[in-house]
Amino acid sequence: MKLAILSDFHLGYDRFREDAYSQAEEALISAASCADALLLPGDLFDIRAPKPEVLAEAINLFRNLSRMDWKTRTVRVEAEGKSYTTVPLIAIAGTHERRAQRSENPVNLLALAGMLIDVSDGFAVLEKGNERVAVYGIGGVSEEQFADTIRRLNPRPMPGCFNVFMFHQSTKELLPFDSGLACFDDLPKGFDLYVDGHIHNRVEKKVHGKPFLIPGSTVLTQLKNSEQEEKGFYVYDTADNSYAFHKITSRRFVVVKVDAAGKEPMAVSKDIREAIERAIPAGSGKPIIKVEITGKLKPGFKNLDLDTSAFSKTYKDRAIVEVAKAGMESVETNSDVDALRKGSFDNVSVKDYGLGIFVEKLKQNKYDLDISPSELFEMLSSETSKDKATKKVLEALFP
Ligand SMILES: [Mn+2]
Repeated sequence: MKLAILSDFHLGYDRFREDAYSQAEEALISAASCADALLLPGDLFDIRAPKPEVLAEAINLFRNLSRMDWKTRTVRVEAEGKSYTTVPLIAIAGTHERRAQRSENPVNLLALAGMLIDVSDGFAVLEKGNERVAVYGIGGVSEEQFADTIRRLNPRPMPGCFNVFMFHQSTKELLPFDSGLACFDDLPKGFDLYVDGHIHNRVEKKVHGKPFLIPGSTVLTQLKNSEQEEKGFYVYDTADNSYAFHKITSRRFVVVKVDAAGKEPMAVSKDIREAIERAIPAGSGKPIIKVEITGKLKPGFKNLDLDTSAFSKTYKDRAIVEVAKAGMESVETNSDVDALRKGSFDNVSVKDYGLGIFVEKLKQNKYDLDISPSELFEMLSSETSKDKATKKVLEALFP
């Protein structure tokens, strides 16, 4: 049986809403044309309670898929909710969708509508001819609960089946500097394939001697350097235990670095413009360009003398530009703090100064949410989106 593994569509993701939809659509159509079953390890939606417009997008995507003439059928389901279809579209809720136990989440709503099967905290058995595949799923939980959840549910492989364990978490092996994560050894033994979501870049490893695959998200959300690779999905063939990555058309994301060491702000601005120009390809769609500035400015200049606030506007027709100054060495001194207190910074952007402090604080607190620090800063500094930003952060922190 050919199992397509697609993850983290983040439908409704505010910043790149159209990308989220069109890239999920391409991945789903392409996967359905070449695989016998689709495995979806969570974060199909960006938030727990999406707007009706976003639910409509998801229904549009899954209605056609669920009506296809699938040769593979789901013959048995034991999970939290009842199942209302036999189509081989098997999903779990991710951390972005997870609600308190026993209340509905948007993945579960698609299952109630009979468009897919939600195997969160349960399993499904798929059948094609005389081959059977069992998929055991654990929906996304907060990291410290994961090892306990495995112990409580005690997932076991099903005799006579090819067994898949599907979940939506980070592990120590993937994020070594993060404490409190479960490790590969905590994952249940005896499965033939381990499928994970949550991490937005592609990962291929081994767990208990078997393949462990993360396809990464189909849309860019975190603007991490590791997200520059092309987006897509895996197809795993149980006949010979081989797998391949299938690329989709996705918006290009480029990280460029500009070294400010020993330079005057004007010279750095010129370098930034040149770096952006080089990163914009001729004739293709608008890329997302993240400019990372490092180094210490020429003595006598401060980081906030380098005003980067205009770049995203200047290039808005040709690229989506984000400038990150967090990697610059700080040259601020006590006299600067005095100056700030007196408000004597003249025309220098206090906002940039604030952004620097904000990013630093987030770093110290191991900030790892899907909203980029500068985007969050923008949202918090605007009266109209302040409440929305606070809500988003609270939802991410207390799933
Ligand atoms: Mn995600």
